[in-house]
Amino acid sequence: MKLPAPPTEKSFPSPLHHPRVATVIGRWLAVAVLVCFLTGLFSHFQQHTPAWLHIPSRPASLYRVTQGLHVFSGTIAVPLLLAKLWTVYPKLFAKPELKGLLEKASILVLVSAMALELFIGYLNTLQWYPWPFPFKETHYALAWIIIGALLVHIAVKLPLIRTHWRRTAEVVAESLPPAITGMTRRGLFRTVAGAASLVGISTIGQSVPAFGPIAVLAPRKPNVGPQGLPVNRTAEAAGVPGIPADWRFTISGPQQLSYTIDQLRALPQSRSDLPIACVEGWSQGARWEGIRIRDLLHLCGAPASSRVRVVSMEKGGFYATTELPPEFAADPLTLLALRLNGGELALDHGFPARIIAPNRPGVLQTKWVHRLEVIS
Ligand SMILES: Nc1nc2c(c(=O)[nH]1)N[C@H]1C(S)=C(S)[C@@H](COP(=O)(O)O)O[C@H]1N2
Ligand SMILES: [Mo]
Repeated sequence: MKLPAPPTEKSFPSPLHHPRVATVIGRWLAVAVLVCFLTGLFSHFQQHTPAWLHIPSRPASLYRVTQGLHVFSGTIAVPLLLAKLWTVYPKLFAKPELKGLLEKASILVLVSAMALELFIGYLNTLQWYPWPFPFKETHYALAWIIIGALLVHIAVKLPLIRTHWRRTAEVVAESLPPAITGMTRRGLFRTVAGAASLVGISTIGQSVPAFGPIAVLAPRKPNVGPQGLPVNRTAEAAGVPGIPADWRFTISGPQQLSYTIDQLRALPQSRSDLPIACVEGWSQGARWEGIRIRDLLHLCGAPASSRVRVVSMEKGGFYATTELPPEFAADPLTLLALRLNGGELALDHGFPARIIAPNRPGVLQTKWVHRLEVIS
């Protein structure tokens, strides 16, 4: 008995595997990747600000928008990547040529880096970190590998992309639906766009309240939690049991000041309407009341635009101490908040005092604050 010949690239004549299809879906994927990359860079620099960079504290909701876009574009990139891989998979059966070996290697790097990046990013939105390597550093390094490999890929394919950028008469002529699936190219585009939109619409509710009710795929509902706000890390998880009877808040600058809770409450209070925008993808606006950081700086004799170290009662952990750059310390919206949505802060939201600042990642909105240090 004669075995059938192994498939070659020619065994996949369907017009759905045509370079025109790869070009169209590739364009969508490229937009998603670019948005994801740029918003990711912004998030990275917020958390690791190089000395030459001054991130402004306004617009107040900027980070909420960029991080919402980051998780949104990353999420819809998953169906787009799958569709792109499906259109081009017959290439796997092409005769191996030495000439294209380097290009093949770069595609292998691109595809595996993207698959890993989207996978760990998605698990991160679920607050699940089941790997031994540090998430943030790995996610960041992979992003640069992807962008590098993507530029090589686009450069190599440029002639092909150019030819198929527009729908030519020749392409239309050979685009009869294949007998097996009966799906037209337009049908495929609609299916892929529909799948990406569906995934997008059912997750975007974690940062856009209007879509909250249909956010079936969103890991977090932005209005579910004590005081109408989710809790990312509970006091119990952070090892903060509450406060001792002799609790004091201190600020050290040119002068050292120390306050009991009641004394903090007696200081002039200001109100800020600001969101918590978690790097993990959810965000929610809230009303905060407390003392402006710039007022506290003034009280201890420091200039309003000082760099301030924020110290939490939480022991250890990545976010037990954070820094407020001068732009953020000076902003009148930045508070040592004592109240949330009309009530005293819940312990899980940082009782008795927490930082809330405009245009900042949630991870830097430090809870259970008991000390501020003026650094410069
Ligand atoms: N001390 C301390 N502050 C913290 C955290 C933490 O783990 N420890 N988590 C941060 C993160 S990741 C987020 S998103 C916000 C969430 O604030 P919430 O729990 O009040 O909604 O708190 C931030 N403040
Ligand atoms: Mo967060």
